[in-house]
Amino acid sequence: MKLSARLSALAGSTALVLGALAGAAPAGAAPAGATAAPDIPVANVKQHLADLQSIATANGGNRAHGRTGYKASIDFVKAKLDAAGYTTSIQQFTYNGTTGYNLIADWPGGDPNQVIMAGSHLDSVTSGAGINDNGSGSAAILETALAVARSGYQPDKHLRFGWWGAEELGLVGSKHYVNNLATTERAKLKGYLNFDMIGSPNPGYFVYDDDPTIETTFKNYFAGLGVPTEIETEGDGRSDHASFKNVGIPVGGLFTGASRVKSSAQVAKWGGTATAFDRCYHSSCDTTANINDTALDRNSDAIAHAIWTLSGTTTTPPTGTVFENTADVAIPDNGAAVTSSVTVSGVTGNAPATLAVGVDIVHTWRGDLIVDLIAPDGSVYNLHNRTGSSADNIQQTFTVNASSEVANGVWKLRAQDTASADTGYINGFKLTFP
Ligand code: DTR
Ligand code: CA
Ligand code: ZN
Ligand code: ZN
Repeated sequence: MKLSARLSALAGSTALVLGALAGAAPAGAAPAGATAAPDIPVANVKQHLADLQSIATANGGNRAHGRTGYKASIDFVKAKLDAAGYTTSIQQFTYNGTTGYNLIADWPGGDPNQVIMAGSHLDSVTSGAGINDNGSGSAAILETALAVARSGYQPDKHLRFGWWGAEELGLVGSKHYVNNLATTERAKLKGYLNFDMIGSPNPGYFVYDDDPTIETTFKNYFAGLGVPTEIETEGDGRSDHASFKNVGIPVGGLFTGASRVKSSAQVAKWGGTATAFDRCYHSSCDTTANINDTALDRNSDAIAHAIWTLSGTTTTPPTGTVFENTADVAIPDNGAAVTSSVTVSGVTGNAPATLAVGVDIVHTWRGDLIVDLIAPDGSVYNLHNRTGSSADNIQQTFTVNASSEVANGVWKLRAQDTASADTGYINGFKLTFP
């Protein structure tokens, strides 16, 4: 049985920890301040680039819209995200008479009304593999998404990632996504971060100067590295962030340069040569040999820094009244559902629209599990429905709109393992009422 450091020695299955007791923060509360982002291993990013190169090589030498190499690229990225526990979806569109695809991946948890999104176009031009343009951005946000999953990161805000089709034909995929996003859904997007060409062989370090908060977040990161940056001037309208900016969504991003020539002043600042930032831009030589590892590494780490900073837990965990049960409840393999209960008392009126439901399930295959919250009146709120395949555990805080439920009474966390092999148990269940 996991004894929470915050629990008094109360017997029984329900412990009441009052965050408001005597005004003291509950013992063990995380200190204020955002969680620090992990380092993004550039070797992992380069492996994704090698895989994209292999896909291009096996599909006529490119990953362009409407070609087999593009769909193979989408399937490759989706498979990794599904295995890591993301909720993914493929959005189809038609352009030039051929089908295009966007891939959207949501990390479960966080406030659904505050979404931070990172995106990159995954398509290449027809003349080559498109490793810098834009395997580099696609691979960097993929590895950042995988780092979120590896760390079990549970930010305040909801995280979403997107890989766009047909950018090279005029931002077609991202425009399709935004155009089909309801106004109410657009309003939830508090920031869109775009990464298109972030590993140029003769790199510059450019920061988009659109949303000031996002811009400052990136500039501060590079200042911490002692790497000077410049404002990206090539391009309003030159990549997918324009699709989001055009509907009023705050945007930002990073860029290492394309066909323009690095000036002598920039050479003095960044090194390299007074030639094109990427001499293989839109050419067949845009292969895995067309990448500057230092730029790719720095930008990948900057992406993680921005994701953690802009979405992170910058305050202590939700304070208020916590009702918690840490009794272990075994979940029978491919068997009957089991429950863990807490008895809520002393709360006036209904539960909140943002009820924080802390789930701590230890399991070796989260894709087997169906997990529900059951209100005192029997209403069922599904929290998890077999997504995530072979990834372990479900250890996150869900935000549930329980405003139609009377707060006081017995609430249950119900878990059922619906596939054979792999086992686990409910390690803890808690509700936080603000
Ligand atoms: N249009 C992008 C490359 C590109 C050119 N200028 C900028 C500025 C900011 C981001 C990207 C770009 C492409 O060819 O995919
Ligand atoms: Ca790194
Ligand atoms: Zn391009
Ligand atoms: Zn591009």
